Amino acid sequence: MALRPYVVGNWKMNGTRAMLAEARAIDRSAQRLMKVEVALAPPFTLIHAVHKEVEEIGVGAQDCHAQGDGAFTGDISAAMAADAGATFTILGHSERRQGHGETDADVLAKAGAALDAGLQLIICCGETESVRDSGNAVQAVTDQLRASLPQTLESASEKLTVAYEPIWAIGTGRTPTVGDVESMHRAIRALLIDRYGETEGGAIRILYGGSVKPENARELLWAAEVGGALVGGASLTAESFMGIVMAAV
Ligand code: G2H
Repeated sequence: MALRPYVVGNWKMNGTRAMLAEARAIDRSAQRLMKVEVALAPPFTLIHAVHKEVEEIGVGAQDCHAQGDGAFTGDISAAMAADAGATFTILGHSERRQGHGETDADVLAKAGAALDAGLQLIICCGETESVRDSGNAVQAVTDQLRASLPQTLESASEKLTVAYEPIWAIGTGRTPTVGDVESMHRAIRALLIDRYGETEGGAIRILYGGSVKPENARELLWAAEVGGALVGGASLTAESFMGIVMAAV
């Protein structure tokens, strides 16, 4: 059965308790748009508070550590995020891969820890501008994903979402053409079917991320093999985020 389109707001390193009003407003609007699955990934410090404020939307983390408890100063485990109210975590966002040196192997290890803690996964992939210009984007992204995804996963379509985010489109206002998005998503679909089988691999949602806003959401969300969006800057207010969510209906 086809899953609902999935629109996830990634608040990145934005938000104090003053932002809870936006989460509440997003939740209220989402209750009237049940055809779309809506979720927010606030910073760790707000997971519990957002979880307490909302009834309909999902709440998740933006990252987790690859280990369980231990001497890892400043880190947060998947179990801690789950205990705070997270039901999923984003992993392998390019801001983690580039800013924190995370490798595909790190993402894979974190995915194992997140699954052990009962979290669903949103695993990100995407190419740099120079890779896109060299014509090797599809190869680079599928290689990255092949090494970041669990080898086996029961009920993969429920536990895993993939987000394709071309790095050069993140926070820049630039977006790829619909044709480029579709050919990348088709290549990712083929990889998912190869790994998890026709039924599960065919049902996993592949989100597009990178400068999604209300003005461009409709053409991106309705492109072939696009199962939703991972939204950064435009998820910080209920007005712009729900403008994107409504484009998915
Ligand atoms: C891509 C996206 C969400 P933005 O990273 O993570 O951010 O919508 O600000 O480009």
